[in-house]
Amino acid sequence: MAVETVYRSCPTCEASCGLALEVDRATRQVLSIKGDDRDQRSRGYVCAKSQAFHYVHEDPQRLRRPVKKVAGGWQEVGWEEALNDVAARLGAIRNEHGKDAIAMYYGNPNGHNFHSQIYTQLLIQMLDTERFFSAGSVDQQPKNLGCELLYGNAWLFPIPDIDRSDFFVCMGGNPLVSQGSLMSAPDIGRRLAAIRARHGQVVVLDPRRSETALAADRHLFIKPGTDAFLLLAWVHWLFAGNRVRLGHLAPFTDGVESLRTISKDFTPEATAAITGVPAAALRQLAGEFADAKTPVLYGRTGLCTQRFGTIASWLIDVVNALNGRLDAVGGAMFPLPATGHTEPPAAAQPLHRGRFRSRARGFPEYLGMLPASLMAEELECEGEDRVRAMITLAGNPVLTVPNGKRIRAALQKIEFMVALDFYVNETTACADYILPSTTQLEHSNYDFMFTTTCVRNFARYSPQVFQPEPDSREQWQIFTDIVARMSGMTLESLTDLMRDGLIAQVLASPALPQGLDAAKITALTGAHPHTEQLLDIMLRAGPYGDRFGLNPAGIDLDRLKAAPHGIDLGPLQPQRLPAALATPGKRLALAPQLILDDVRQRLLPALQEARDDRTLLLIGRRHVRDMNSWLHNLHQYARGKSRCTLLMHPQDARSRGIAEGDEALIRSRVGEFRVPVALTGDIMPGVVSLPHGFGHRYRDGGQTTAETLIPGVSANDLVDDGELDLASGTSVVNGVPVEVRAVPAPSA
Ligand SMILES: Nc1nc2c(c(=O)[nH]1)N[C@H]1C(S)=C(S)[C@@H](COP(=O)(O)OP(=O)(O)OC[C@H]3O[C@@H](n4cnc5c(=O)[nH]c(N)nc54)[C@H](O)[C@@H]3O)O[C@H]1N2
Ligand SMILES: Nc1nc2c(c(=O)[nH]1)N[C@H]1C(S)=C(S)[C@@H](COP(=O)(O)OP(=O)(O)OC[C@H]3O[C@@H](n4cnc5c(=O)[nH]c(N)nc54)[C@H](O)[C@@H]3O)O[C@H]1N2
Ligand code: SF4
Ligand SMILES: [Mo]
Repeated sequence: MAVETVYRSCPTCEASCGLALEVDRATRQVLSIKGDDRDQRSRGYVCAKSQAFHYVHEDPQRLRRPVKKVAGGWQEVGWEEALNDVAARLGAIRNEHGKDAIAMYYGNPNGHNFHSQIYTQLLIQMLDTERFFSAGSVDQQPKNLGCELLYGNAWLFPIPDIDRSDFFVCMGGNPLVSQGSLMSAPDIGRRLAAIRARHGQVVVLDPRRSETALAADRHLFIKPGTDAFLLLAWVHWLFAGNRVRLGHLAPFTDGVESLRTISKDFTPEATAAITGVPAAALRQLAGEFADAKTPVLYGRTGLCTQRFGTIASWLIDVVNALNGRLDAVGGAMFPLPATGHTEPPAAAQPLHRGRFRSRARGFPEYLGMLPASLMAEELECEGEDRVRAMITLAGNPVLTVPNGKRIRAALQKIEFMVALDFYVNETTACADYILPSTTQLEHSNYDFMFTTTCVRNFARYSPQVFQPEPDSREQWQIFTDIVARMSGMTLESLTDLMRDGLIAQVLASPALPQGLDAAKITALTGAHPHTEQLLDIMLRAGPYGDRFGLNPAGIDLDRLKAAPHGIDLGPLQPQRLPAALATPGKRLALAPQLILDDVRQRLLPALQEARDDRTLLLIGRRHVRDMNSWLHNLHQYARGKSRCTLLMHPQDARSRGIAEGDEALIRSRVGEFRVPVALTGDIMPGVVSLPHGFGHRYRDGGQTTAETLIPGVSANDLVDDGELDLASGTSVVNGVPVEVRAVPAPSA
């Protein structure tokens, strides 16, 4: 046995911790996965899910070959047959019924696969469908919209500089469990403890006293979906007390007076009854924040996936900006990824919104996509321009998107479906073909996305650990092969197209040597295959790159590969604005009209709305051993006490005759089922919590461990697909009105 150590980053969550894998390549065995002590960011830290990609690799139920649905089950078929048939069926539908007859859903794990993420552009462009959905609209889309309006780039996120902050306020995130999101920070527990050790404070506002809240100095209960009120009251307080300090943002910032005007009616008193946060508590928080040296405000999915998601997410940046904490050390700053993909383009681009609308209710697209919550109603549309085919890429909307059971029913009716996934799950079970990719152990990776969300700049290359099994394919190859067949091109010509497109973009940069042209860049980077050539081009042209010789000390892919523990690119940098802005005239328009309209049209009237205090509001929660819907077939994570319980305050339970451990009936506008109840004083009275990603109850047979050990119920069978954050089209999965009742005793 020849044991080798391979260093790479963990591909399972945003934190992207450094790992050291002991492997025997000859027998394709992983002997151990431990933290990489020499990774500057994670310093040996790993969580329970660090083993997940290995367990997935070994799971006997993971698909290794394409399967085709036949009477009575699934039949393995060869790649050529599968790809030919899929491309022919999709091609025929498109030729006969137009491009929008093919719908697509793009799931979260694509963001953890560099190659797939880069090449998706090709698939999107070729399909050019208006029926394009993604997990992003059950996640960060309000943040995208806010960033696009404020900074001109939907993917330029301000990230809390928690390592240098002395006052960290967390709203709608539970980083101790999620490991940080839009704040990729391995070992967040250590980082939060360090804030307190340097006499700083951690404050959490959450309807549940979450794991993060339990580790904080202060926790304030806030009613689900009301953060926008609280944050506008915070803005109100800043103006009322003359505490607005823009700092270096002042010379290029507009809209401050509009913020004063729009926040006028939102006094701490007027909003307290709505939010449940007393006016005095808000004043104290706002005052301490303004007085702290390096405070930062952070908001995540609990703020995005709610009724006023865009307003609340935008206000996070506004409060930071008005306190002089945006683009400042210890505040919220913009990462500078080595691949240069958040550099501003030469000219500002128009907003990527409203260029087409959904069929059923005329809802505007955002970033070329329709809201995932509208998937079922779009799939159900009848008539000549109806959806006839569906492609899913690594996603499980039947469990992860509101009213998933309606999506499942709709998928079962369409003419043709192909799933690019390696499990038969609640969604892919509806497909005619499932095309499984290699696993993360079988291909290289680069944390492309998470170098834009990290709390410290870094670059790390993850080498392939094992050669792919014979006759297996990578995700990007599978869909590029389909594109090739549908467009009559070859895989090679498509990869050339991708490369040439990137080179044309790169050549527009002023920071490259004179006389450099496409042929030279192609030749200089040609030793790297396909996607890795693209990575090399991006790195070399990027802000730390060798600029193809102009900056000989800079990085390229070979240098990155020679640094097995990754390259530390230092702390986030302040004062990147206005240069990093991609807005007209490089101005920071803090009060965009689109959001002001939403405040006037929806938030202001809601200030007067009568409140029904008997209705319970459902929120979600995450557990450290879960990853949305998809690690439940791993018995290592599935065993133990069920974590799919409804958390309820004892007071709410008692008044309904429900006791600890009882099954209760829970009902919303769109669904109803029984669920075991767990009582806790750590949830706000009037609020109940259920995790998402469970409900492995369809007996599809592809994940029998999940079905047996940890079936649970699907929270998304209760979440209303009719409710949206209107500006961004994001699902409202937090703050869902529900009724909970004791199960009636059987009559004698
Ligand atoms: N109620 C409620 N709903 C939510 C949320 C919530 O908080 N509450 N959270 C939302 C959020 S933030 C997200 S991101 C979405 C996630 O929603 P989805 O992306 O739809 O769901 P996942 O469970 O991540 O699905 C992952 C799928 O990808 C497949 N997969 C994983 N890795 C690979 C790979 O390498 N290759 C291939 N071929 N397949 C792979 C898995 O088999 C699985 O089928 O859920 C959202 N839904
Ligand atoms: N273990 C684990 N880790 C994960 C995932 C997972 O499924 N499991 N998923 C990954 C993904 S895809 C993502 S996007 C991230 C998400 O990362 P986070 O956003 O940190 O994760 P959540 O646990 O959903 O945190 C949301 C918090 O918001 C609170 N909340 C709900 N409604 C409201 C509200 O109206 N106002 C306020 N202020 N708070 C509210 C909830 O109680 C919860 O504590 O996690 C990632 N990491
Ligand atoms: S925190 Fe995330 S990246 Fe780090 S080991 Fe756990 S799953 Fe992997
Ligand atoms: Mo997510």
